[in-house]
Amino acid sequence: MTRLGKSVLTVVVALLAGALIIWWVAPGDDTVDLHAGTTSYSVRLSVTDPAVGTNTVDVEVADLSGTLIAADEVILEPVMVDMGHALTPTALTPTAAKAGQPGHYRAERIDLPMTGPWELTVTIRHRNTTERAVFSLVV
Ligand SMILES: [Cu+2]
Repeated sequence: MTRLGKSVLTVVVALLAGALIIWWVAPGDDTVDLHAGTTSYSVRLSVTDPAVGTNTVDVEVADLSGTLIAADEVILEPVMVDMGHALTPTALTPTAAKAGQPGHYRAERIDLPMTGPWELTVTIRHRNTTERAVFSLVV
């Protein structure tokens, strides 16, 4: 290999190592975005960086044509099926920043006390009907 070839190779290796370190150190934005359907609704659930402890969960509820709906009540209930942990159901609040638009709900303090597979059941009460969508989230 020529001297020029060696120095080019050195620069390339250094750049790759730098890129790897940046990728490794940069804060993760692992937003988990899940979809599920019920008889009448299309439900989207998202959690930014799911972790053991307190999590913020966002839920969007639309009808089957995609129009966001203002439900009477949206409740989230986390269960760790394998271990029989069922946590207290939490009512989500309509998101203030999107108050002009219906269909967006948030719970800022959903506690997931263990790593592993969680089942998040979203109950939607609207016009005297109750429907449930179930999401799987691994923490
Ligand atoms: Cu557990």
